[in-house]
Amino acid sequence: MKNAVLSELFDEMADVMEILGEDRFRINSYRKVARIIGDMPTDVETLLATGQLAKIPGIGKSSLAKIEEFVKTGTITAHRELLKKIPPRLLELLTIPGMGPKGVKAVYEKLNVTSIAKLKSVIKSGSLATLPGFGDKKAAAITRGIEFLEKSTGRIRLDQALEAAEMVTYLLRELSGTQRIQTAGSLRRRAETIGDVDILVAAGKSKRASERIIEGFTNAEFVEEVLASGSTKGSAIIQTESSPVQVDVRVVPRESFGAAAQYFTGSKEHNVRLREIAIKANLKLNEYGLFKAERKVAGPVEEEIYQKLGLDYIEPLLREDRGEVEAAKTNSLPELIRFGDIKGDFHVHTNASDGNCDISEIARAAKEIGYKYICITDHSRSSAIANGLSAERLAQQIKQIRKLNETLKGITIFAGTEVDIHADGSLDFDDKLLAELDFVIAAIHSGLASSREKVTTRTLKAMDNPYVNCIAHPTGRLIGQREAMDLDIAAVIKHAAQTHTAFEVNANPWRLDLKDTHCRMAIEAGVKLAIGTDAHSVAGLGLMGFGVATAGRGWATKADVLNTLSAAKIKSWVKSKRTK
Ligand code: DGT
Ligand code: CA
Ligand code: CA
Repeated sequence: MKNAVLSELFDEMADVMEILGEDRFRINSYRKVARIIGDMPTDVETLLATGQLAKIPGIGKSSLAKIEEFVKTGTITAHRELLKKIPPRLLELLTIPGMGPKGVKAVYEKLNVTSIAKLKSVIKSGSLATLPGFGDKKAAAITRGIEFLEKSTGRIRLDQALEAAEMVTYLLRELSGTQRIQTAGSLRRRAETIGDVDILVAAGKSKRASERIIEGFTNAEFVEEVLASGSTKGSAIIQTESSPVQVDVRVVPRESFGAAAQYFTGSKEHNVRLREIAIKANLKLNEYGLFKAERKVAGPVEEEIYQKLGLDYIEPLLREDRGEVEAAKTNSLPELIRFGDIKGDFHVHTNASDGNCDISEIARAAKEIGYKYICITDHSRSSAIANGLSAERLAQQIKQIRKLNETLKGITIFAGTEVDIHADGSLDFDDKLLAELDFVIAAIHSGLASSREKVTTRTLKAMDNPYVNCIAHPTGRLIGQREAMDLDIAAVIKHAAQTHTAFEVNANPWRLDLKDTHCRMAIEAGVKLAIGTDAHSVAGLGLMGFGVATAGRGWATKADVLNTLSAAKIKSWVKSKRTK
């Protein structure tokens, strides 16, 4: 439970040191510790107690002492001391997309900017644009970043919402009187960001039973602030490991549980459409049921609401009023991709670049999930901060993978790469080396703020390469942190179809890139999706579900997703581009 907080503390120390211009080597080692701890599936306390923590490469003596202090006291003295050296609101500048520690250092030292408000004023006065390394363009980008930040505050990522939902669900399950629990709202629909988490509980009819459940929730240890508390509804801010989250809990009688699930899953737009259909059929639909005059014709079971309205059952992922109601009327809803259809992961890092375990560890973990293959895609040399592989190191890795495959049973390791796309659209490795690989994903990692024309041409050109099978995180967005590239989506989708190139659906909840609506455009153009977790650890493999949900929200069926194919079929898919 403590790993996330601790990881953040180390990152924050690195940020402050970087702003203060301290030793590069120490900054990097703090970042590394932050990453290792953040990715660890096991609680740091446990690893410390068993002495395993000291053995992890990258965690030196002084870091270990800080971790021990944190486990004992909940704080780190060095962290507090560092914070004292900077103005209290300075770090909030780091939350602006496009502002890193270097930028913060510059505006702090040169313009005495100590908060977002002050940054706004130096942008307005024009003095930021005159600062070396900034200029009009960068100032405009930072303005957009601030606007983006102000717009996006209050909404959280899917993983944060899910964590909150799991905490509350676990608690509710233990309370007496709860018969069924169902997550609803945008979380059940797996929308890309979540305003608040909605949870429904079915309970007996007595008012007291319902009150007790609400009290059990609002009195929970993790509740920070109770926003509302009644006999059937409680609303509270709860503290999860990563952020505060608003959770609404509603208790409903069992006989209207299905109707409530339907109503509170939304979306509002979808519900409006259903209500119209009900009215036309002389029925009334609300959170208690579907009624003909006073008689309830559906209520306990959600599926029956759809059935009685003359519709096929619409999965929560599709309930956005994007044509699903029409499709449900005409029996033409897609049969959505499911996690069980996934046969492998196309985007995985190892400790050869910036991951934290080796190839055989991650392959074994993938096999345990039930995958048939996994594609190792470490960074290429241009991604120096990520310890990208040189051509020689990649050649070595390919050999290593071939050898591992000889002994490994039940899973195939594909040799791959996440090769950088240069500014001119050329790639970081030459074709001869790429030809040795089983699968190539190519990605842009720099210059994301360039013009629409530049980022689009760059992507198009990469797809022309016969060895590029997939474009990773095509738009480069980081949810709540960095805007997507200004990519001409229609153009790149068209070109992907022509060049036999897939698009990644990056399953990391920070990315979800391609996003749902773009997935749908790609599918309609006949482009295949490749869902990849971008895992940097064994735990990272577990993010696949977010990618599957995003593809599903884009109406993807099994046939639209590359990693539902067998290993042999993947090979022939790759070959068909190379021999075209
Ligand atoms: P969020 O929380 O902003 O991410 O989005 P939702 O969809 O979870 O919205 P929320 O929490 O305000 O309400 C949950 C669901 O309840 C919503 O998706 C549909 C339903 N709902 C809430 N208010 C209304 C309403 O005024 N009319 C209709 N038809 N449905 C509503
Ligand atoms: Ca909600
Ligand atoms: Ca709500």
